[in-house]
Amino acid sequence: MFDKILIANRGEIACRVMETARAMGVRTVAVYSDADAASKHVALADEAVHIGGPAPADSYLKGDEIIRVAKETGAQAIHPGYGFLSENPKFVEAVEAAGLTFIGPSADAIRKMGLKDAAKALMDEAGVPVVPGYHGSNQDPEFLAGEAEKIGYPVLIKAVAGGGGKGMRLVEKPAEFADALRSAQGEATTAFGNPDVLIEKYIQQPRHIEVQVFGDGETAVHLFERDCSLQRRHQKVIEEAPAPGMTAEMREAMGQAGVRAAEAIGYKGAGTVEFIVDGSDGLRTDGFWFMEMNTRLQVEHPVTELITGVDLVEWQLRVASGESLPAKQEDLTITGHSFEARLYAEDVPKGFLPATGTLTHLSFPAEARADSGVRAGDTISPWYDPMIAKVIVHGSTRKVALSRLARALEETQVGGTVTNLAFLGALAAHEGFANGDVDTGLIARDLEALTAAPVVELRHKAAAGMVALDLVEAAVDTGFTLWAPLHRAVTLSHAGEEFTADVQVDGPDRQLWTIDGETVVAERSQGQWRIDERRMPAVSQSGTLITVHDAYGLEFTAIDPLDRDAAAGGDSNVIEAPMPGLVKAVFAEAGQAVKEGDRLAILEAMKMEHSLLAARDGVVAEVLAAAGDQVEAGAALVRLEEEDG
Ligand code: MV4
Repeated sequence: MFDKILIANRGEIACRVMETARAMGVRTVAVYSDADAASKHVALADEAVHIGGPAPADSYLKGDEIIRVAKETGAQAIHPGYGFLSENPKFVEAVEAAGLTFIGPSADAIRKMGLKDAAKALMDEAGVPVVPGYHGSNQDPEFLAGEAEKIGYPVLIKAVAGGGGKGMRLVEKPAEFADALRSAQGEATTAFGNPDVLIEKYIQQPRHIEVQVFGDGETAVHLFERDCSLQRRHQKVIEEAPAPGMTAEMREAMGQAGVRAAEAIGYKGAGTVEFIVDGSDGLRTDGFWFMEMNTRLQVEHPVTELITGVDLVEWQLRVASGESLPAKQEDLTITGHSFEARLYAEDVPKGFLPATGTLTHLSFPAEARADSGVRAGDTISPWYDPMIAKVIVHGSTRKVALSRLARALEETQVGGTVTNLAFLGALAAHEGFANGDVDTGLIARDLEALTAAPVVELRHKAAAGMVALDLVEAAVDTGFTLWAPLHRAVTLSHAGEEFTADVQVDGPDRQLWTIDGETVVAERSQGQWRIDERRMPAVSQSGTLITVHDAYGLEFTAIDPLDRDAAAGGDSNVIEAPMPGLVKAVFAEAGQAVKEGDRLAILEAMKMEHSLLAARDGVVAEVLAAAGDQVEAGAALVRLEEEDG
């Protein structure tokens, strides 16, 4: 076994790999970018080395620099995680040329699966079912139209270099073929620099079922299947194992196909063979076809771990260090059922827009496995994928596991950013999903219901008001003695709508809240507040942002009357970040006189630099940000002194 390995990744997968390495007595080296200096993966590692700027191209994709760090720290092997360099055959070659071990497949195996047409041809030869279609080199439009005719409409045109649906066109009838081909080729050229396409029979109501395989470079075993049919725009949302409706016969056929695929390319390590399955009429052994092979450990590997009891990262380290496969096929069995939900910082009402922010609060129920690369206090930055955690559960049956998932999501608390938690909760409660009627179109069909705005009750607004006015604890500590009814009010907003919450404080343990013309009572007994006779939910706060942890997290903003007055007048006093980003430079100092149009700061966001200018002549009162700060949209960067008069 290795003494020390380097993890060439960040976030949850870097943490996940380190946990197993640590348990095996293997020391770990983290690498990190400027944006990740204070991150969890750096804290978890035995050593951590800074490798560059926040953009992946300046750090996590710098293969040579990472190899240099491995040599310098005495690491014997490199674990690539997923994404970044994990499926880059040139990186594998460079790692091996440096005398280090790549924890994963050979460069050759990665290359063989890299191009769809070649992979399909190879799989066909190996006896793995492939979707009927044409995957040869002739790209003549007339010829391809003829092939489409032979396959039978509807057909799907796919870029050979593609992935994630790019360069893919559904063609319903011959008259539409030529236009669709031109448009697919154009998109493929722009996206991949390769216009070549293949043509496939279109599978209606497809399911995405993938087989986890594990090889030693010669032979392979499979660790059964995962169903990843719950996707939104080719992004997986909830995964599970085993697949609902799977029969022993179909599992055997798919598992063997996965093993044949892995053995055909001399696969070493953890890999996934993706199949598209015709879900229109139950699962049939002649109704699954090879799609692609992912030559890495995948995001959703934990559901396989929970049903098999295998630690896949442990297997990766053992096989990479020269041990033989840790188990024979007949030793592997399925126990129970597992789900994984991907929790993201994203704004669901705004079309699932990635969000950023500092996690002021983060907690998961003890009953769930939460694989996370962030802790409370950490920031979701715009540089990387905004995943907060994977919430993973296990149960004796699918029904039990699903109810545990629903409960785990209800008990997950995130403060400081918007999340997709309510969306995940709605999916966990979806009737069709509960029945096992999963297919890749489920989310799109029911999107409206799945993304419905939560119902905010008066008691939620009162809870936010209590926190905004500091009335949760204060009354006890300050020990009001001469108690007299006290009136206060606060203006808050939720989902863009403002409301005012008035409170009459009747004593340390009783408050009367009037909101939108209705009144609710908040009362405390034995240290526990109840509002409108319901237990007050947990609330977290960061500045003016207040999160009431009920209904998957309800976000409120306390509106400071001073700020509002300033904003109403088109605040020229404060220079704000127009979007989340990185402060590259600040050209202002307190006391400095500036003229309208002077450049006061540069913000880097969305891969561009934005100059932030003074809106008027004035004097700098305060500089609130420094170069290197990651800031959120609306963050005040520079404040000018109030104008006289
Ligand atoms: C298909 C298909 C139907 N028929 N191929 C989408 C991305 C790429 N990995 C393969 N994809 C599909 N290929 C044939 N011949 C439908 C899809 C598809 C899909 C596949 C898996 C998971 C989600 C999907 C969502 C839309 C379309």
